[in-house]
Amino acid sequence: MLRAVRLPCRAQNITAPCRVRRITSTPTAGPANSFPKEPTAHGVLPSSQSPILSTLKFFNSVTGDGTQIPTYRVLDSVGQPLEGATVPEEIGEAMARRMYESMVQLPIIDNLMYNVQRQGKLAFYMTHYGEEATLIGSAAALANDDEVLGQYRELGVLMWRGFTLADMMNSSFGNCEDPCSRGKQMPMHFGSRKHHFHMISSPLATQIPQAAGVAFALRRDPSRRGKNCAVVYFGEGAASEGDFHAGMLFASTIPSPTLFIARNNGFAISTPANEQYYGDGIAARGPGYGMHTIRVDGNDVLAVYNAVKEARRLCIDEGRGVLVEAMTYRVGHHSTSDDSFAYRPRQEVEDRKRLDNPLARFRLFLEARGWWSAEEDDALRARLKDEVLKAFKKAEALPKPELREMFEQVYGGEEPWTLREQREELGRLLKKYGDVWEPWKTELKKHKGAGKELMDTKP
Ligand SMILES: Cc1ncc(C[n+]2csc(CCOP(=O)(O)OP(=O)(O)O)c2C)c(N)n1
Ligand SMILES: [Mg+2]
Repeated sequence: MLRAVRLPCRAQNITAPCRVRRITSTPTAGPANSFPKEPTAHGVLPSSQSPILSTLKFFNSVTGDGTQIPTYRVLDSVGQPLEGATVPEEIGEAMARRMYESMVQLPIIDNLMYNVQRQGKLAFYMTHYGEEATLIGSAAALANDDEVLGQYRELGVLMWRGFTLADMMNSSFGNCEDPCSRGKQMPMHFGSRKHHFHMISSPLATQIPQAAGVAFALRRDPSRRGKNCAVVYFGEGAASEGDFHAGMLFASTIPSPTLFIARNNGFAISTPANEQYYGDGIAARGPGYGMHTIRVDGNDVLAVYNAVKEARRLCIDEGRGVLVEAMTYRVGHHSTSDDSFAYRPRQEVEDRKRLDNPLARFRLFLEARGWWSAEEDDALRARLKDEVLKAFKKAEALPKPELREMFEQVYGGEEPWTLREQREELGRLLKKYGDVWEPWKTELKKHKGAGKELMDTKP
């Protein structure tokens, strides 16, 4: 009989899904590849190539032998290539250094932004600690004009494409230079047409069916068909939404070249992954939709690079969805609105930081090739800290956009009458109270033009 044995999460390797199946075969249950081979002389079913058997047998595994789906890895925990693993040839010294520098930059940004948010200078922030290899390895394997639809923890992908520190800071402050939404979005809701990075929308999983639609549009566009794919990032928690299944079905049946990248970081805020699925993680769902699928060590930047590069090739060549599940661990709190020590032990996090640390592994790889040194590491960190702090101070000092911008570029085309009415009403209220009511006086001073452009408009 097949029995799924649930182990307490902490007893397991967290980078693997928190459930282990132990299979004992009986005549009626077992792995899919142990179906008895009977002569196929029993006829055929309509709409199916399924062989017909007389043996009553259930199955509950996609690997064929009942074990969990394996995880692809290139570097061991001390940065040395595993025997038989392929180190991508195109990752020479320059490219490897660039990837490492991009990985190091993320926690430096995270440290500053997290702390200034705690000081009340920013509304909100989400860190990327632990997921540096998943983000940079995948970004490096894509073409910079593949359309990316992220969840909210993919800043590294956008910055890899040239979104600058200034862009990132201005967007976080929603100031008058915010290139994403001119202050209309929450922090972390980046988007950049120039970088083919669609605006983040935080209702979970909405980006997944949208990505399948974007990929369909790519397929219909002669200038991009066979050249680009849509890439969608999502957490394993978001994969519990119905929209995940809608997107997967669309991409496999229509079909559309959609590259699904699941960041399985072990948590959806306080809900651990083992409470989110009873099957073998997210990867097990790919074959259900007839998709090429791989599970990869998300803390190994070279494995992520190889897996995403090949996934992208398959996706574009075959014009249909491909699924990558990157196994990693969310080292930081979910966001600045969360304290994860309320639901996981500090020690677990400390252990995870050390074990298979994505930055340490890649640095050791570089050092072993003579491509990096301790001195260069110190210099890089000092330079990045300085650059991040300077960009932060500059963005902090800039005023917020003119108030009128709140109503602009919300919809394409003609302005709806509702927005016009609201803008006119705000103008009337500002005229009446803007100079006398203290909270408004203070707030108006933060905006370019202090709201005058709204007060002066004639209804
Ligand atoms: C539809 C919806 N439900 C709930 C939330 C609240 N929420 C925000 S993030 C999150 C957890 C998502 O976890 P996961 O997809 O694993 O991504 P991670 O934060 O781990 O990167 C939840 C429940 C939301 N934003 N949208
Ligand atoms: Mg998660």
